[in-house]
Amino acid sequence: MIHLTKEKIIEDFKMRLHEDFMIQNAEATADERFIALAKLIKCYVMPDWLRHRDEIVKEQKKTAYYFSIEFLPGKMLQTNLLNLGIYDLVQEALADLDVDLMDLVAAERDMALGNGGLGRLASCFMDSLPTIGAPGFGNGIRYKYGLFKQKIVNGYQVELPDAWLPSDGNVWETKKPHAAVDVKIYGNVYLVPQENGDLKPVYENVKTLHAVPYDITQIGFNNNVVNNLRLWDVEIPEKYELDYPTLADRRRIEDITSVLYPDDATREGKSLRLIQEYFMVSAGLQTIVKSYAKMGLPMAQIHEKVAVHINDTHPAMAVPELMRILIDDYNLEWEVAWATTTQVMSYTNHTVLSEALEKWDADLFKEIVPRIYQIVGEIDRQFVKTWAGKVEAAIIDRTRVIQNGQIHMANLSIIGGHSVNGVAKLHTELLIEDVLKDFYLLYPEKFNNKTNGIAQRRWSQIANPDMSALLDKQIGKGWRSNVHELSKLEAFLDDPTIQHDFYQVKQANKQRLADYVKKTQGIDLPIHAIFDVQVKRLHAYKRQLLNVMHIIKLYQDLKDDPTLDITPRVFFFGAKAAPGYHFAKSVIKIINELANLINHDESLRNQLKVVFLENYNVSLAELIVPAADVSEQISTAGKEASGTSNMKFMLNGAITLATLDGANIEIKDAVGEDNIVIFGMDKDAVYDHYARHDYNSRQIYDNNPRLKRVVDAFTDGTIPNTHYEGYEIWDALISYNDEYFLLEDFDDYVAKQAYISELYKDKNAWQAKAMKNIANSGRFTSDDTIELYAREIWGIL
Ligand code: 8GP
Repeated sequence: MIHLTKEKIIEDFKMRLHEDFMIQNAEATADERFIALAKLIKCYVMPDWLRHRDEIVKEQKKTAYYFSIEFLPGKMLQTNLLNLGIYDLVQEALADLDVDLMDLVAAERDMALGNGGLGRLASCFMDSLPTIGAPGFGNGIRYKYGLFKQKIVNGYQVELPDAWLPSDGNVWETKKPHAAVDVKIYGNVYLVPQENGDLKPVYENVKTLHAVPYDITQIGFNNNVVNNLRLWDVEIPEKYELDYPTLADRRRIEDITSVLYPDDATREGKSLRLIQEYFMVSAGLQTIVKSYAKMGLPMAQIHEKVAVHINDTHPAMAVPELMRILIDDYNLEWEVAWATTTQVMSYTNHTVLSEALEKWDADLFKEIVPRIYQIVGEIDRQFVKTWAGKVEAAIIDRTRVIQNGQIHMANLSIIGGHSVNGVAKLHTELLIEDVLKDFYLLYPEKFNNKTNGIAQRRWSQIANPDMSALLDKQIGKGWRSNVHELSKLEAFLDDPTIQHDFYQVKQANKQRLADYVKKTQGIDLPIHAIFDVQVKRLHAYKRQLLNVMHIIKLYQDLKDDPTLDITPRVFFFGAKAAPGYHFAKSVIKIINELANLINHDESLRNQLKVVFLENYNVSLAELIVPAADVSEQISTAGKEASGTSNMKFMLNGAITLATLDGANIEIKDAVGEDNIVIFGMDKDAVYDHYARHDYNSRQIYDNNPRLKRVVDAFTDGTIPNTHYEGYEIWDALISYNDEYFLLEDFDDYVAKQAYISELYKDKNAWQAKAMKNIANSGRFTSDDTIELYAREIWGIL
């Protein structure tokens, strides 16, 4: 990057304010200053970005493209400054102008392009790819409203459009109209024989969408490497205006890039999702193939220069779309196109829940992407032909792409690619042994594990500056660029002075969070209490409800004996429920009403507080994670693919309270059994119940009076204003046999929570464990994870 001094930054910053806003610094608002600084950063990185792109083109470097329906970058200002190595310099320059960098940070809005772990992982990878110097670009959708903005009204989740995108665009992006491409949907396709006997598709009555890319630079850490995240927006091409004569027609098109995961309860909603997926995939692939074609190399060898990653099943149409381009536009034979396509494509599975593995009705598919439907049909025929007679027919029936009038997107991704990976050791084992075992029989060589990781710079240096400063003092600054150096902290685990220093940092972070809660909800929180946190998507398998049941138990204990002293606790929840997920929304209502009940009950003497943090997102996570004492990772064993908040909490010195699920197991291996608190059934115990069909929640309920009293609290009026929600939950637990085994795990969970309460009383012992976690968190850096993808899956390093 160009050499910068404080003086130059000051001069450039003032100039930007003049040029863009016709304003002097003293009069500028935080928004204006933020925009001016962000534009300046874009200017500073441009030479690196252009050089890196030219280098890739000139040296014909193999490049990976990470296709994902979600990205969850959060704010970018601090990360960009940090990665450019100018954080302190800019902070000082602004200070000279009487400007606090943090005011500019506050002015930035989170890019609302994602939902949960899947999207956040994609963004961690976007940070790590340039950091390891790998040519790896993102490809996604520029949603105008993203998921939704969560408001809590009378305890209920209300979903509002998240208008995160300013009308004049996102300051980090650059619109590239010259790189727009057309995407065709609907209509009819006929295969017409050509003179040479080949069949060529002829389209009729199609609708043409104009896909316009917006590029966002992704800056590597201190290495002058800049990659790109390309987000596609839809426009109506002037040439085809007549196809969209009414305002309603135009709105339907604009909807394609309006929201993430449109409600799929209706056929219209389903169509919209399918169009989104094809839109992103087709626009991305057309561009990629075009730039490969410019190299002048044979199309049949595109896999030598291009890797396309299918992040979860949403981009699975990449397989037939690449086939379409190669066959229809570049005249490759089916076999040749198939051989290269399967080497280009790779797929990550992020969930074992069968309802989350996408399936599309063939009718809908055929209506919206008729040519892709034909190609998928051929992929299916070829697959059946290849395996017929070689394996049992039943296996073919279970693995083919088209089954009972539905297109199975996971099957398409597996058959159409060369690699399938899970995201934690246990998860990959479960894919192999259970969820995808038929595929493992057919293609054992495709399966591999890539345990998730996190962009640790954001989750330590940015989110937790006080801890970072303390680490600098104790172990030197090397950990900032090589996070494995955190292990140097091992030498100080038993040093009471240092333990105390870490304790103080944690308390200060807890105070910051407490201040936020006071400001936003008016609740006073005692920071000497244990801050016990569960933040993640709201889902039955993640068992927020088990956490709630423990809180009810504590509440009942304190009501029974008003003189009882427990170690004070504040329970934090942050979670969005999918708009159509009734049960999850009921849990949110229960949490809020329980919070209301507890927080206003003076007889509890401030020993118990419950906080539901509205609109959980990346920025809020940066406030919450450094303040946590306890990290709740309590999913039913075998259900959480990996989890990544568990890694963020660990890095920030929280003690994990966990089932042996997902990456919790690898955290346990890293810190040792004494430095994590494990409870409940393991995956084998859960699977034994499945095999024996012997789980009986009613029996547990009937035989455990303590537990029965907790469960009955959902319906006996203990929690006000939750009549229907309470019955719904009671039914799920008792009438419907407690699908996620909360009742079976309850006693052990309560016992381990009691153990945590005892442990917290010994501050030194607690801090030693917390520091042990920090010291061993280096292994969960996404820099390492992505390096394995780059080497072992994509072959780009
Ligand atoms: C999540 C998994 O639930 C989590 O365990 C894992 O750490 C993360 O992916 C990254 O691998 N999955 C999702 O976020 C997910 O399936 N989202 C659905 C809406 C598509």
